Amino acid sequence: MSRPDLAAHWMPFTANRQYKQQPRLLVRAHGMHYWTDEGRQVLDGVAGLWCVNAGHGRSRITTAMAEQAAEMDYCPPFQMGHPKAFELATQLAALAPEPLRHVFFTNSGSESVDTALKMALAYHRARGEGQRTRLIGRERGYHGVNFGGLSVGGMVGNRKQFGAMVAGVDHLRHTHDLARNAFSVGQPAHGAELADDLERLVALHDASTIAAVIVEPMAGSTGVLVPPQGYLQRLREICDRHGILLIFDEVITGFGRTGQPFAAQTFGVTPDLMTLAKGLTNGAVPMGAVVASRAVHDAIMQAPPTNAIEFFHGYTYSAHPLACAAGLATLATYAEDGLLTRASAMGAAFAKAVHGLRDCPHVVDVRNVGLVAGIELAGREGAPGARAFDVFLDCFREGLLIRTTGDTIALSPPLIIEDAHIVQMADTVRRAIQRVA
Ligand code: PXG
Ligand code: PLP
Repeated sequence: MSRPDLAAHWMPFTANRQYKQQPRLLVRAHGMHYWTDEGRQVLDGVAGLWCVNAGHGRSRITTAMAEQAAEMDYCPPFQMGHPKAFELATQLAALAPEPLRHVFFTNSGSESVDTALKMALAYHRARGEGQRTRLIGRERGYHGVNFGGLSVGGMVGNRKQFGAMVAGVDHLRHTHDLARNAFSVGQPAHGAELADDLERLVALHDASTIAAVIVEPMAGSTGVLVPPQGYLQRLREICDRHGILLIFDEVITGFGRTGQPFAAQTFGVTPDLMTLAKGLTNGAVPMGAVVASRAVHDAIMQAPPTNAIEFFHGYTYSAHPLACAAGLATLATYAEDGLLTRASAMGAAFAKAVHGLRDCPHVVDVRNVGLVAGIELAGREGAPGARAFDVFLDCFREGLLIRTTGDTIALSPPLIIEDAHIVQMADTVRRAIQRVA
């Protein structure tokens, strides 16, 4: 297959110059696999980019999209609606834990995060507490790349090029603790007290200035940090004590990744707002959503006169018909195949396989929950991330797609994974780590 000219496409989150020297092109996908332009089969160890939870090329989803495109390509989302938007919102609300019952559609995780932050500000203002404007994120958090999410995010590489960002933001400490928690299976035992960092920020800023705290219930992009036992419960309690909204960014953890439909259910803590994307359409077409509690929704609804717009926010492509059709077909696929709880059924075999890598050279930690794992390597002196990137390249040559962040390898396969794929993934990663010096 002849290769396209690579110069014009400025690739996102990519080492463009390195990539264009040695391009990796994918041209086809089905089930657990991709195929390269050279015809090589590659096992998908990351569900695309944490999004293809039901596996690739699900015909129910692709057919629904094609039919919708032919029937009605586009519907303006402001002051107009179409049936599938309401149907999808109803089904999502039913899947989410009580009292999360109202769904606002976006087109990505980044847009979901900025939407949720704006809802938090609007909620307090509607209740006469408009001075609550401060937003609290967490070190090592990833909340997308728009200015709101970037500001509450805590990954220095994503922040340092972009100036001062949104004002009035502060950060909790992260929960990663190799000294106490290395090689924990599931939730680590130590670190619930790190949630008390919120009390420190309350003491510094006063609760009356704080609108919301946003965290990933399990931090994905920074390298799979599973919440310490009791940590999220404690964060919830402190938020409640001070009237602060709690936002869970479930862009990665949503739709079965941790063993329940949402991490809120896996970890037994319910937020006031939940951000979603990725698995919402099985990655087939961009879509995100924010699911809001009744209290947040009702406060914003009740404030203005009934003929006025309540929330001055929305996107041209909010609730796009194609995305809604894909979302409905995706939820039907998840239900039919029992995928939203399959990570708990497969979790034990997966945990055994990934923790079996602890004796490989350079491995300093293995972390897991449901069907997600992080394998942290010691970085090379003066070259952070280089060792893991070499493992990534080696795995790809050997027919396995993984994801690396810093020196951590992340595995998050489609939830349709079978035992043989788990074995292949672990064996390929093991050989790659052994080969890479
Ligand atoms: N929140 C979280 C928790 C995410 O993981 C976003 C927001 C942003 O979503 P969009 O759709 O705007 O990309 C994400 C996205 C990685 C990686 O290296 C992870 C994401 C994106 C890019 C890379 O693991 N997650
Ligand atoms: N920029 C301009 C000039 C626009 O008119 C719009 C939307 O109408 C936007 C940006 C925002 O685009 P979107 O609604 O797709 O986020």
